[in-house]
Amino acid sequence: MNALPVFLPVHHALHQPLRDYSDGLPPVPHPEAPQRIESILSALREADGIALHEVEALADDETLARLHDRDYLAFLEEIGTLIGDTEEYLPGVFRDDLSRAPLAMRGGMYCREIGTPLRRGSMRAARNSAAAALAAAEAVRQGADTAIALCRPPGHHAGRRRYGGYCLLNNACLAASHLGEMRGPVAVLDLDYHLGDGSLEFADETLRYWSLHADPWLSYPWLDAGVDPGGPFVRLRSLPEDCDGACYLALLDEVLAEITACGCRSLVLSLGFDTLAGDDIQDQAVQLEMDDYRAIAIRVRALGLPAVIVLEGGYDAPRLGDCMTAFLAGWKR
Ligand code: OKP
Ligand code: ZN
Repeated sequence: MNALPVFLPVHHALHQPLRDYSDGLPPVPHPEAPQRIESILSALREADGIALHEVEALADDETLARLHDRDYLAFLEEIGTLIGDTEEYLPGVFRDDLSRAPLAMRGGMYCREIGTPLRRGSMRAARNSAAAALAAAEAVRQGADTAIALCRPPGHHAGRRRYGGYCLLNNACLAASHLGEMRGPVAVLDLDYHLGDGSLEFADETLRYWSLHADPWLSYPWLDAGVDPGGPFVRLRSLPEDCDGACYLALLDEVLAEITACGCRSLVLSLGFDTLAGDDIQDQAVQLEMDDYRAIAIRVRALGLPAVIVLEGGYDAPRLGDCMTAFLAGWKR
């Protein structure tokens, strides 16, 4: 069998948020840390049949503007110039339109929460993470049946002009749009613990979005009461509290049946390991065990679609390597 290409954004550690304020209580050390990638890498270095590609590239504005607004990209780039080497930036006020305010205030129109502090190098890391997702999509365009991007920072909460939830640029949807150019409709399947409210914004007839997630009114991203996050190109399912492997796989099978029926030509899998039992990020418990990732991979692989796998969340850093090993045991079987 051919080696499975894995793309690593080598500059990911330029984004290193210091503290997470997202629960409103005294901040905690930020869980979206470089060690997450280190853990997965050390597992992959011991695995057979993996071809690791180090990605140095930074996705440029031209490419990113396929999804994101130019003023948003310019803000993320320029805010870095105000941030000292040891500092991090959070917006101070939150408004719909701060376009006439000075640079330091403008973050509050692109972000409505305080979980995603920006560092001086955050945009470079985000461009590099996006470039890894695009390189994986390109590998599949060139004929690989699967490619993996170890994206960090993650992307599924990033919208057209919105960052937050540890995400700046929507890696998975960028990969989907690159794949879709050549292959036709793409199914984006999001198995991160959280609803990808950024990815939702990009759903259309060419990019269909499915997600299995913790109830988004009882956990991050804390949707407005009463909003319907759906739409014609979106299919969502919330997990019940304490959902275990059997519970999860039953819902996954429903989702996979819909994907099979959609006529999509390729798949982007937004893969998060924050469904692992005991991951501290969880607001409502989900109880997957390591071996469940093997079962999940077997089922998703059975779709038979060319696939780009993009890393999203998963915060039990020391165990992420084993999660990926379990997933690949199912995928490569
Ligand atoms: C990003 B991704 C829980 C704090 C949650 C925000 C979570 C962002 C998750 N105590 N803060 O989807 O994994
Ligand atoms: Zn998540």
